[in-house]
Amino acid sequence: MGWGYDRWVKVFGACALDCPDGCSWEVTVEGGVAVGMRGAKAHPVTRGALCVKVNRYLEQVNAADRIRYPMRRVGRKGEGRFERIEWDEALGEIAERLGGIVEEYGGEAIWPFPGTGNLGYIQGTEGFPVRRFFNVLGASLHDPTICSAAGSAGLKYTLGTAGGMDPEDFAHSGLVLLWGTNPLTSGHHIWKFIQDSGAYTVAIDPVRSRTAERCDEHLAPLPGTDAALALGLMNVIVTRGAHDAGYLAEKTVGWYEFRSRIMEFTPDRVAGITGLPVERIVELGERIARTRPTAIRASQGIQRHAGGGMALRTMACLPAVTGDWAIRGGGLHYSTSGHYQLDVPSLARFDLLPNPVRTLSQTRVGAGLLEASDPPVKALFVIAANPVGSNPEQRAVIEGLSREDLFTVVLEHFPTDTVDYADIVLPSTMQPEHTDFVAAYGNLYLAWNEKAVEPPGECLSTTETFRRLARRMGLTEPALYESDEDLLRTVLRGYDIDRLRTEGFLKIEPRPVPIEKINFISPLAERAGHDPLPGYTPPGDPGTGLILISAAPHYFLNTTFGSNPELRRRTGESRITIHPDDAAARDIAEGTPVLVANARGSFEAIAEVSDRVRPGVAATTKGRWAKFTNGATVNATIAERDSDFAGGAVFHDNRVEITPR
Ligand SMILES: Nc1nc2c(c(=O)[nH]1)N[C@H]1C(S)=C(S)[C@@H](COP(=O)(O)OP(=O)(O)OC[C@H]3O[C@@H](n4cnc5c(=O)[nH]c(N)nc54)[C@H](O)[C@@H]3O)O[C@H]1N2
Ligand SMILES: Nc1nc2c(c(=O)[nH]1)N[C@H]1C(S)=C(S)[C@@H](COP(=O)(O)OP(=O)(O)OC[C@H]3O[C@@H](n4cnc5c(=O)[nH]c(N)nc54)[C@H](O)[C@@H]3O)O[C@H]1N2
Ligand code: SF4
Ligand SMILES: [Mo]
Repeated sequence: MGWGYDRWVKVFGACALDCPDGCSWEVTVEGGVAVGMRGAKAHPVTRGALCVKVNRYLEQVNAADRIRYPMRRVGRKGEGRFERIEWDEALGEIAERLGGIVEEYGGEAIWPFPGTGNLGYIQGTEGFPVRRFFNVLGASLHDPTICSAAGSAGLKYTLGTAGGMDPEDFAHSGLVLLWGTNPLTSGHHIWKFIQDSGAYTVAIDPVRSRTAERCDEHLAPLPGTDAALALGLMNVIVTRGAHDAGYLAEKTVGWYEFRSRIMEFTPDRVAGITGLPVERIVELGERIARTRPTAIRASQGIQRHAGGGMALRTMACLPAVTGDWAIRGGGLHYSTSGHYQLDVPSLARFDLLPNPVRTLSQTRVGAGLLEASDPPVKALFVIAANPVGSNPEQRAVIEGLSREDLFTVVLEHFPTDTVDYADIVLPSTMQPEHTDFVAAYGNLYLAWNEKAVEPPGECLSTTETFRRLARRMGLTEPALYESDEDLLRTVLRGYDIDRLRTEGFLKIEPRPVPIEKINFISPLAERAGHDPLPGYTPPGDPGTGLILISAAPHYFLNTTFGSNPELRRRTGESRITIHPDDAAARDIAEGTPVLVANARGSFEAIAEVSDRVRPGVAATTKGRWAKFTNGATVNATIAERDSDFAGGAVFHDNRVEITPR
């Protein structure tokens, strides 16, 4: 808890948005109203600063379009017409529909669909205690594949964990590679540590991003070719004898075999694959060879490709070849999630499932809703997600959600594109209105979020919503009625919860990386049907045209904030950046209205002609609401295809034709 003075108090909170930084904040409460919010000064990563989006969080909390009451659809699906109803009526209708569906089709006909809108462990989707409710009903499992699954799987093959370097150690690096990551937009707090190091910085990105602009050097390879580049850089290092023979002998498995793989990727061959000049590859290889330690920041963007899992698996081998994994300030940082030892199984309680059930993939909403049979999906619970805006194959998602026989419940803060397809909408609390904690995936801090104010209208927390629904359905399992306080103590067992609560944040002890040895040869990968050795898997879109990258927007967080007037104004209209050569070949000039299309769908944009993108590549951003952009966003063009590992998504592995409108 914070400290009180007169009529105002400060209360610790934490940002639960899907951002690596997991910021800690203080809410100033006066007379029961949140009047201020600022980044926690004492938090070593937040350092008193939030970001351009969350600086407006209280404006969001009080926004005119915030959903404050339960609602029932009155128009057709997609129309977005609702009437206000009482909680009692809403719960009654949901209980009745669910009961009927379970009886007729079995529990598996229910798809609980938690998204990434809230990463809290109690109210959000990391720990997802409301899975207990769905387990009792025998509902289908939900595989969270949309964001980071492929890269995490790839890193686990090499390192035994996806949790890599402590990002604070970037302050001790000699060379920093910002590889397929745009932290100045997507999680800016690591930047200060990089600046503190004084290291030479190299951005590797097909687009000259905000981050690339600020680096000492920028390499723009073709998308999806990073594993080849990594192998080429290792080739340069090994042929110059700069590999760390001691580390390789002591800490790795399969060096002899992997060395042969590296030798196949000569700089010349890699130049052909990546579209980079051979001298630039050799130069960077030599720079890595002579700079100890070298740190790689790679994040999720780079693995949204057919070979995205393999990319991370292979890139993590580079600091093993140089021995940098053993030096403070060396290695690779992707996500620190693997370092936390939270008792999620006790929260989710899969032991409550009456029998084994099928798993539905988060990225395959179209297939799940339109093709799954035995049983078909008859009820969908969307919780902190916006699949119409966020998922691939937007047209199929909309077609699936339009099914008249599908009962859809959406728990939300705002009237998103997905809300428009709900049968029942339930109003949810926002971060200052419930108690929870986050475990940052871009640093090693747990951050506490104490309830600071009462929610507006009739908003309820996720857990309270499901406690009431369980009661309404007459479910007797005691685990469904545990209090948030009990849930918190369960998942945080082993951590000093009282200290976390009074100090606002707590740094955890990381696990060793690698967990045991670096597995160049991975029996685990082989058993899963993959190449036993790290290698290169090429991009997979069989289409033609430019490769379209739709990365993180600066002023939205995924589709969150997508209706905030000021952030929408700053984001501007839908734009697509095209290289001057590609623009000329298509009769497109700066400002030309264009149609961006492929076999899956199309969306409208305004052309921006710039060498910020390399030839062959186009760039736009994710996060727009379809209802504000003529009914379709970039996600209308993206395939519901799995990447190589763990069913990851392929958002940036997307070929499109661009023509003037
Ligand atoms: N402001 C803001 N912050 C965010 C988000 C947001 O929407 N807005 N989203 C949050 C979420 S959910 C996530 S997962 C993270 C994502 O954040 P990042 O991991 O940074 O991912 P992206 O923005 O998708 O892509 C990062 C960079 O990778 C480049 N890139 C794409 N494909 C390739 C490739 O094949 N090779 C290389 N070398 N580069 C490539 C893109 O051009 C882009 O500049 O950010 C989080 N933070
Ligand atoms: N084209 C393209 N599309 C992408 C990506 C890309 O790179 N390119 N990236 C993908 C990635 S990395 C991700 S993670 C996904 C994200 O996709 P989603 O998981 O759909 O995330 P959001 O779009 O942020 O939508 C989250 C919703 O949750 C709501 N919400 C937030 N907190 C709470 C809460 O506490 N309770 C309730 N009930 N609701 C809450 C917000 O209001 C918001 O509408 O998008 C993916 N989509
Ligand atoms: S979105 Fe990221 S940078 Fe912004 S406040 Fe939340 S955690 Fe911090
Ligand atoms: Mo994400």
